[in-house]
Amino acid sequence: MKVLTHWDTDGIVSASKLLEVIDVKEVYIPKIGSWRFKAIPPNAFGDVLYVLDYSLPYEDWIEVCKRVKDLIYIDHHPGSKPPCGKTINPALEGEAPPSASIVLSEYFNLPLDWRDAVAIAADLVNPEGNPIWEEIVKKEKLDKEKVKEAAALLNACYRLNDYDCIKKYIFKLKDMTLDELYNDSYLWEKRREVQKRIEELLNKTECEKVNGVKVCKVYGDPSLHNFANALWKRLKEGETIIITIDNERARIYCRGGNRDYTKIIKMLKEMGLEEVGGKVQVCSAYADLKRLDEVLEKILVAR
Ligand SMILES: [Mn+2]
Repeated sequence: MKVLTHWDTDGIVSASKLLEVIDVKEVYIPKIGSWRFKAIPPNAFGDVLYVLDYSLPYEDWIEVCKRVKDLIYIDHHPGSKPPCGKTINPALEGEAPPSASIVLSEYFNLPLDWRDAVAIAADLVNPEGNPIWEEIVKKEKLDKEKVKEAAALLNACYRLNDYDCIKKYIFKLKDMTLDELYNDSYLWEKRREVQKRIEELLNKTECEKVNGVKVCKVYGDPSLHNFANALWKRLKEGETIIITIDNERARIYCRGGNRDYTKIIKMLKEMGLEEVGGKVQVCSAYADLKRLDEVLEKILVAR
């Protein structure tokens, strides 16, 4: 059996937990930043495939289904249900679990542990007050600040486009404690590089308020798209949109202000944009630079 998992902390934790219950031949990571069939490494096909914390447009699921013996799709992103295999995704029934690791743990009857707390902290940005998170933290007597920092440490791998780092921790995590992860010098090296990059980007980010929404723009090379949610976390003031712009295209990342972003996601898909995705709490899409103003205006007036 093979596993395809999202490149972020929740994806790492979900795969780490799956390794405890099934015999995995190989773990694959999609091309970072892309939520399409073409982002999947071709070697991921040809066997039974588990897809974790990673959703695709329906037409791309069709292509996946043509190439696998069976598909087990475990996720918490709203989106489309694959036409083959087994789907375990409460978000398709209107629920909003805080992490894919929770969905996976429930399905396989695995106890929730510190790794799930880290996954939730990474996906929610601010996990304080989330009942599942609070329960794990209390039961496992975890230091909340360490949990949040551990989430950022694991996310440092993908921000630097480091696939080996992601895979390394998928296999290591089950034998580690939160303290061991928190004190991991390899990850801290990555994290410091990320922090430096975030500060550099913040220095050249420009924000303005439009219709009560904070809109921030930053220009750079394509690697800056991996920092959209890190910038959001630092710049947020209610509803905040981060736009990262390279030479060809812009990534639009919207979050905050208690909006239901599934409506905006639907609208962005209807506009024919690339890589449209997200959850109730967040939306993301790529647009050709020529269409950026049009897209922004639609998001700002859509209510
Ligand atoms: Mn997730």
